[in-house]
Formats: sequence, C-alpha cells, structure tokens
Amino acid sequence: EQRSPTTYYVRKGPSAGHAYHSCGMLFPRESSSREIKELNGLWNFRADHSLNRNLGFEQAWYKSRLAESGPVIDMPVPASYNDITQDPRLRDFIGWVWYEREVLVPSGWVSEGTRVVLRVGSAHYYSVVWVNGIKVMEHEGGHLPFEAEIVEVLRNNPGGACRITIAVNNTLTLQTLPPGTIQHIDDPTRYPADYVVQNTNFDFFNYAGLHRPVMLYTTPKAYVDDITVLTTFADNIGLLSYQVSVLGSPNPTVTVTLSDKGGRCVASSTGPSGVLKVTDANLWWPYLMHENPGYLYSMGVSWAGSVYEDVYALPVGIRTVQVTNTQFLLNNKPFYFHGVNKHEDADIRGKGLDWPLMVKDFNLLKWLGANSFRTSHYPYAEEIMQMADRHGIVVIDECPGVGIKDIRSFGNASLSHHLAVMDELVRRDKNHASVVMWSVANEPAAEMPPAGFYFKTLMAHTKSLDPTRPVTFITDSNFARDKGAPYVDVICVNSYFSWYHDPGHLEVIPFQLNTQFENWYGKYQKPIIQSEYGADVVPGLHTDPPMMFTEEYQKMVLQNYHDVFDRKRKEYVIGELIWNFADFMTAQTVTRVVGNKKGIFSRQRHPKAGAFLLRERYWRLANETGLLPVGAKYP
Ligand code: BDP
Repeated sequence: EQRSPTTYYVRKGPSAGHAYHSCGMLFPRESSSREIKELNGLWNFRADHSLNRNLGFEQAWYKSRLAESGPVIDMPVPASYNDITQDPRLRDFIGWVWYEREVLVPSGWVSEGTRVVLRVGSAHYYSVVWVNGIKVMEHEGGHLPFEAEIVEVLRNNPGGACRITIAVNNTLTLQTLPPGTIQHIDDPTRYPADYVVQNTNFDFFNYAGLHRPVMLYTTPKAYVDDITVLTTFADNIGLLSYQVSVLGSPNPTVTVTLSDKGGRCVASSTGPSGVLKVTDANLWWPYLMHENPGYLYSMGVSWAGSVYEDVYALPVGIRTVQVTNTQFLLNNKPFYFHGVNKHEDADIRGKGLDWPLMVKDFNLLKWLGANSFRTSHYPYAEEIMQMADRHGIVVIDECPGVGIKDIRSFGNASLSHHLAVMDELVRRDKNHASVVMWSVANEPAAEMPPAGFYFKTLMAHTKSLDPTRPVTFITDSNFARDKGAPYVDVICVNSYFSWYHDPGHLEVIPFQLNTQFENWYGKYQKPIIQSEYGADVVPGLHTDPPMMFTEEYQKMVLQNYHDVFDRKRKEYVIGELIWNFADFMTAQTVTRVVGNKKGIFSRQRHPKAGAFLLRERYWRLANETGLLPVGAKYP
C-alpha cells in the first residue's frame, strides 16, 4: 500500500481495478434464492488531511475501527461528501477519504452454499475496499458499480460482524475518465506552502464520495451470473434471444420464462441460450409515441441442481433500433428525440442518488413532454435507467469520456482504460430497453491527430460488445477536421450560437445553425441530433429587448434554434436535446454564477420561462411525430 511522496495524490494505474470482465453485473434483486441488505444511511467518515494524504495507509486505518485512529464525523450514503459540512477544506478536498460502516450479517448468510457479495453502486473515483481489515477489492472509475465476494472473510469472523472500510480518492489524471491533472504549485511568494490544485476540462463540480447505494446481497454458491437479451419482432411475434451464464455449476439446467405485465406466462424455454417467441407481443414504445409506453415483460431465469437453485427476474422490453441516412427508427417507425441533457446534481447531496429527486425529475420530464435524455456526461444510476425503462423515456447512454482535451489523453493507457469502461458500461446497461445508443465521449479534442485511431478503436470495440445499438460521440469540432465523426452512426453536435460565439447576437442563429447542419450532412449523409444548445438564465432576470442571462434571452435562443430544427427535421435532423434540464453546480469561474444556469428548471426544479416554451413545443412535436391521433396528447 506504500505510495511514494511524489505521487501522493495519485492512485495506482488505471488498469488495477479491472479484473471483472468475464463476469456479469446484474442489478441485485431479491428472489426466493437471494436476499439484500442495503447499507444506506450514516457511515463514519474521515478525510485524510495529512500532507501526502497517505496517513491512512501508513497507519492502516482499515485494520481497526476508524474511530480508533482519529476523529470521525457522520456521513450520509449515498451522497457526495462535499456539501455536507461547513468546511471549505472538505468541499474542495483532493485525495483520500475514508468511510466505514459496521453491520451484522445473519448466520444463514455464512452457511455453506451461500455467496455474500458486497456491491458499491458507484464511488468517485478510485476505491479500495476492506472487510474486517482484509482487502477485498479495488476499483478505478466513478459512475459504475463494482463488487466482490466476501463470504470467506465473514466466515473467519464468527458472530456475523462485518466492518466495511472504503477509501475513496477523487484525484483525476491524464489517464482517468474523466481526465484531469494534479498541479503542485511551488511559489511561496504567491501561494501557500504545499499548494495543490486539481485541473479538469469539464463543466460540472467534481463531486466525490459514495454516490450510490452500497449493499450486501446473497446468491447460492452456483448462481445466475449474467443474462443477455436481444429482441426483435416479425409481424405480431416478439422474439427474444437470450443467453444465461451460470457460474459454479458444470451443467446447469436453466429454465427461462417470460411473464407479461399481468404475471401471465407467455413463453418459456430451457437451456442456457435460446429464443422465446411471444405471440401478440406488446412492444416497448417511447412515452408519447404510443398509448401504452414502456411495456416491460419479466424474464424469470432460474436454474436448479440437486443442491442449489437460483432465481432471478429481469425486466425486458421488446423493441428494435435502426439508423438510416436520414432517420432513427424505433420498431421500424421514425423516432424524433425531443428531450433533455441532465446531470446527477442537487443541493446538499451533490451527485448522490436521491429517490424524491429522481421521481420529481421524471414527473418534470413528462410534464415537459420530453421523450428522451442523454446521460451527460457519465452513466447515471441504475435506478434511473430502470425508471426510464418503465416510463418509456429513451436514453442515449454516455460514458464518462468528458473533457478529453490533452493530447496525452489519447495514448495507449487512456485508450485501454476507455475500452474497459465501455466494457463495464455495456455489461451494466445492455438489457435496458430505454437505451437506444451509446455515446463514448463528449466534446473531445477530435481534431487532434491521434483522435482518428482512438475513436475508430473505441467505436469498433463498443459495436463488438453490442452489435444491436448505434454508437456515437458528441462533437463540437469543425465538421471538416473532426477525426472521430467518420466512425459514428449518428452525428451529435453541440453548438452555442449567440452565446459563446457572437454573444448577444440572436440574429446569427438562423444562419449559423443552418450552415452547421448543411456542413455535417453534406460531408457525412448521416442523421443529426442537436445534442446541446441553450443559454444561461439567472432566474428572475428580465429585459426587453432580451439580454444575455435573462429569461427572455433564453426563450429567444430556443425559439431561433427551433425555427431551424423545424425546417431540418423534415430532412435529416432527428432530435434536439436542450442544455440543460436543470441548473447545476460547477467549479468556480468568471463565467459561472454559483454554477451553470442553462437549466430550463432551476437547481431546485422550478421552471424558468424557457420551460413553458419548451413544453408547448414538445407536446406539439409529440402530436406531429408520435403515433397517436392528432390532438390526443396535448395536456
Ligand atoms: C458544453 C459542454 C457542457 C457544458 C456546456 C456549457 O458539453 O458540459 O456545461 O457546454 O458551457 O460544451 O454550458
């Protein structure tokens, strides 16, 4: 565990945490053979403020109770730690923090034949995990789950005591995703001694901590490890080809059943792979495209041997996705994305999963008439993806490849980590009906020479992991010089005309946006999504004529963009995603007023004027592009 003083803020190499490729990452669900213990609530916590941030390792804080090696404070999980206290040193902390929680495990869990798995929904960004002082795993990267079997460790400790210690390091390097640099400034005339800053190239606050639920769950010793489902349909027959992997048993007898919403079994099969046929299948349709959106079947997977049996139920939707030169087809019908970009971000909890916020956000999406969102700029919580499945909200699933601006972040170490992150993302999200496209990055320096090979490799790899979904990345580069664009299925462009370019000049939008679309389509003949556009508003600021940062100005930017979208969506523009759904926290800079204010909702989810404009538009678009009779959907 020794970290040399010169690298004290930096973690081990990014490949250290990726030992799990061959395994699945099914979301833990209770069943007759599986139990769950959620470890949400209060944990003990201490930030390592020592000069080299290494004291926790030097003194082996994981060996005994955290309170024995120093003072601890209460820390809620899931939550970012940054905004929980009044201490600016914790808000802007760089380095290792330590979490600890003690839990008692039922005696049945440590019996022969049971696996106990410790699972962390996500932690930013590098984690080391101990149980009862014994290291059980390390993981590189935030936003994605990781887990380890711990039953052996528990067995060594009779009485069921289980002390979980998690050290989390939020530093970012040129090889992490997102990338960043740690800068040591040694200038006693201008800076305090031992001055260190974390530099990043992304526009959201670098929240850290245990952001998603931590849990223990059990499975039998031989268990369903992974399920992959691909769906299609012909006439009224739905076809689900599945593949089940069972670990711990040489010749498992696998049974698969498919139940409809009412719990009626509509198809079944045996064997680790096969095809389920459903007559009169209910397809999975997006919200506002169909009167019965988000239809999910339940796929019951079980296997039984002489001693063990395991049961797992996976929600599945039947739908197809296809891209042509000018269209995005869902179930063979043209789909127009009218939606939002989001962030996992809110007061106090930062990026921590929060049920009230999640449900509120889906209610707002539906109020708005949004049929889609992009997980800008990292994978969102699995609980959010499940909501999207159930409500028929279409998702562009983005990996944390944001802020790749330095040429050194295109090297081999970065690429192989990026490939591994796509492995983890596809493994986690492959069975979500809502996910219709992968995005491998946001606004990378795609004009740099190494970007061509980098994105060619990355996108080919993603397609090999999932041949059924289109792949893209989000660009703000020049159409003629972008080296990644040749490999995408859909062109996704961000632009901020009359904001970052020609600020205050709304009149340029019709010209520049039209030129943007013509250029990209002319070069690639691929459908285009306006993946970001927008303007900051400090809520309550008004002027006429409109000026930047007022509610009127945001409305005018939107209106001007919409006029062009309405012309181009008749040709090849297949979607528009506003930047952003809600205001969100950022690092402090001269262009940010306590965060980014491009939300159509405030950070507290109150609508700005732009939200009402967008709501009218989205419901109108739903009427025009959905499949319900005209007028059926307007609220
Ligand atoms: C885009 C970025 C996004 C920013 C946005 C902005 O993709 O993360 O928040 O600009 O500046 O370029 O508001």
